[in-house]
Formats: sequence, structure tokens, C-alpha cells
Amino acid sequence: MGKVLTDAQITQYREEGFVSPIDILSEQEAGRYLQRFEEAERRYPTLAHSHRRNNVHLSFKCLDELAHHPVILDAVEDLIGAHFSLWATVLFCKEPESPHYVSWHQDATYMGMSHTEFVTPWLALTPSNVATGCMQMIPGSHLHDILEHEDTYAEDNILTRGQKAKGVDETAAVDLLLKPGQMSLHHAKVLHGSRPNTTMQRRVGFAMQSYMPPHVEQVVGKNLWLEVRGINDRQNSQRLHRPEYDADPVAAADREQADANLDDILYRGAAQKRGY
Ligand SMILES: O=C(O)CCC(=O)C(=O)O
Repeated sequence: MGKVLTDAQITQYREEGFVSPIDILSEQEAGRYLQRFEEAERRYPTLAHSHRRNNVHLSFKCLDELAHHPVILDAVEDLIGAHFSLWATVLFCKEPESPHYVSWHQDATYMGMSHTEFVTPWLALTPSNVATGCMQMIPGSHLHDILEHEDTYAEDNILTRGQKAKGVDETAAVDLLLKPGQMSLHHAKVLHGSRPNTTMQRRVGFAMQSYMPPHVEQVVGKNLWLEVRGINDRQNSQRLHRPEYDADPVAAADREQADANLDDILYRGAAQKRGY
């Protein structure tokens, strides 16, 4: 038994590359976080929108709190040990009846890391189900090498390059159904994607992408990290600041740098650059 995860959940993660659902917040608490996020979004529209969805935790206090939520961090610790930092976050909002989807991919493909033992918690702030376009995963796919990915730049594909892994057996896919306040945890190499939101409700998921132990090093781009738990000595790394309040200028300056760095890493060698 870990601090949060049962032995069965830890085994599921090791064997399948994901574990879900895990209760983090009550539905009411999730509703309050959603409300705080949407208020901040209305107040500072330039800091969070579909083309500015990375690292919003460096701008909005409610997302910073979630990225440091003790139960989320304990669950992460159960999988990767007691020392880890946060690389980035992505706020995946699928607007009502929008055609946007996420093609099959493996996160580690373009992150420029030395190793792939890292984990992403994805916390639902609204219902994430088949109708709203929940994530789907291919169990056991993290045990294989990274597949070749093709950059499609397809218009409704909300991945940076519209990258699509080749040769995915979609019949093996599992839907990760989450209520508001529940999260999934997925491995850097597991194949996953999601379909469009066909409902009248927004689908909001906060991906803390990813928590990484100190032996995982950035080998492409600058070395920028938010220290989260334990001791994380990395050569030549720069420590990011947490916002003390919404739009805190100290953390905002860090976010500018972190977003530019992410762009540089994720689009390295790409034929086109899009706004995501
Ligand atoms: O939110 C989605 O639909 C996809 C999220 C995703 O690909 C990820 O968190 O790695």
C-alpha cells in the first residue's frame, strides 16, 4: 500500500501505464476550483485561453494549489518516489460542441527528456466521459518503444504538431471516465488520445505534465523546474516561482520564460509552428 494508491493500483500503473479513477476532491470542491478558475479566466483573459493553455499554474493561484495538492503529490510519490519536480502544466478545455480532439500520441516523444519514468496526473474539473471527450488509453503500450509519430497539423487536432502515432490498435482502447474531482495518472510512454466534446457543457481537465524524479534530465532546451517535493539537484537548472496571487508579476515573468522554452522544445525541428 502506498500513501494513497493501493498495491493493486500501483500494479495497474506498472502493467497498463495508467491508473484511474482516483478521488482527489469532492464534486463540490471541484466545482469551487472551476469557479475560481473561470473567474480568473474572465478577469485575465490573456493569461488563459486555447492558445495560451500552458503553465497557467504560474498565473492562477487556484491551479498552483492543485499542482501542490498533498493527495495528488502523495499519489505521484507512490509511483516515482519522494523526490520530484514539476516540468509544466496544460489546461485542456474542450468547449461545448467543439470538434477539437487529441490524436493518439505518447507524451515523451517531444519533451526532450533523458528518461521516461515520469507521470502526469490529469484532474477533471467537469465530467470527463465518452460524450464530453474523455481520454482513452492503450493498456500496456508504455512497455514498448516510442512509436513513429507523424506531424499532421490537422486543424481540429489540439496537439502542438497534430502529431499522430502510427500503427495504433484502437480496438484495445479504454475510456477513462472521471467525475469532477477525480484524476487519472498516466505514464510518459502510454498511448493516449481523446475525441471531441459533443455535449453542451465545457470539458475542463488540468494536466500536471509532468512530475519527474531528479534523474530525469532536460536534454533539449533550458532546464526550468518548479520544485515540489524532496531534493532535486539538477545541474544548471533554474527554479521557477509559485504565484502568491493571480497574475503575480514574479511568477508571470517565469511563465513567459517557461512558455517560450516549452515552445522551443515541443516545436524543435517541426515544419510548422502553431499557436498552442
Ligand atoms: O485532455 C485531453 O483530452 C488530452 C490530454 C493529454 O493528452 C495529456 O494530458 O497528455
